[in-house]
Amino acid sequence: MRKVFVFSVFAAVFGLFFIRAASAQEEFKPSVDFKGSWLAAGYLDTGNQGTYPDGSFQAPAMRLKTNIGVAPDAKIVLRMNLDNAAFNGFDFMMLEYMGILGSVSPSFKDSAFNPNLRIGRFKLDMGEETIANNPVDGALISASAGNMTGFDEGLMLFQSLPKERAGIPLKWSFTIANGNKGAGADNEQAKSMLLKVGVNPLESLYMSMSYYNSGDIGTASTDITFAGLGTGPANATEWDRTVFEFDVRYDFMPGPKEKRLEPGATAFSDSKAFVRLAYGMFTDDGSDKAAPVVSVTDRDGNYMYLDGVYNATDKIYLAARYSFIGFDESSLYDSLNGVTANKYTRISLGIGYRLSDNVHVKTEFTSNSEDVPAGTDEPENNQIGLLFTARF
Ligand SMILES: [Ca+2]
Ligand SMILES: [Ca+2]
Ligand SMILES: [Ca+2]
Repeated sequence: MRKVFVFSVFAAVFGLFFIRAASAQEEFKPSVDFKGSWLAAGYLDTGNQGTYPDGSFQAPAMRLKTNIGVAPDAKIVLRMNLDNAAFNGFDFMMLEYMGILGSVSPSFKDSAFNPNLRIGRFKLDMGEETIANNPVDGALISASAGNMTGFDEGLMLFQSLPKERAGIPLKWSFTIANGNKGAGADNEQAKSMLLKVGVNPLESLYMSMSYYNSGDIGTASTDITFAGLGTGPANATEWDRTVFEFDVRYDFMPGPKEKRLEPGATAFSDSKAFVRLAYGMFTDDGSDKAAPVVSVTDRDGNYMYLDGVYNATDKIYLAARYSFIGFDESSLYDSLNGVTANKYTRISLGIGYRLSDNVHVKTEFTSNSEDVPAGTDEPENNQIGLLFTARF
């Protein structure tokens, strides 16, 4: 009897939803645009062991994003990764529905719980750097040493609440996703969980906390990486990754365009200046469950960055960042940004010039220092670059 009741309620709710969706569709004309696409192209040169030892013209970063409006509050988002002029797959392939419960019943419309929905493949809402960890959105060409980032298939709910609702402006996001690398089927039943909460307690102050756990991913790699590292600890037949990050940002003379609760791309900030501090801790917890059982060394470590942007004029911006990532245990070495190291430290200094709102030219010098195993030489991999960037 109870089952019938529950089913009837579901049927009623979804029946209402589909009737509303159907009636909305009759009036709605689908739209297509490419907003949020971008390109970076220019010249990059590194030391002998870096990526561009001979100095080269490159088109290192390109995304073509297609937004297809399918209802007043819903769109399909497809984004192609075309870095280095190759097709590297879709990093976004999702349906985004704003205020989904408001479409079920108008009484949810302005309620404290009326989240937006993303379903499909999308970027994980982990930390703050991920908003602009590319040469176009970032005031700097390089990301931080830690560069915590990832895309996965899953479901994300998120909502921003004004001061009147939550006491202070507050936003949250909750994501449940497969966890394993790539867009294929999940390899283990366990799902990854990601929770982020951000607050804007003072006009110029923004803080957020993010917590991620991949769940067991067997012998697969994670879809979230730090310093490009997504493989499990050596010899692990099951493992999971946990990351906790705290972020704080302070803006000086904030401009009218950017919402302080939702700070955007750093190259496009309309504040006079801002500084950010991020600190994160990670644990890669592995074990060997297949005979012959060998011991597995877990990877514990931390990362941080301190960066800032100063808009000297409307046209010119200066940017700087200090960042590192490293393992707690001094005897532990693994691949950090492609170098076998215990700790990786990066300092970046850059200048950008806005040719127009959407077209910038930027130059940057980045120094990379690694703590490498005894007997090996630290690679010469400092980088200098000049890139034109365009967003549309
Ligand atoms: Ca995946
Ligand atoms: Ca899984
Ligand atoms: Ca180096």
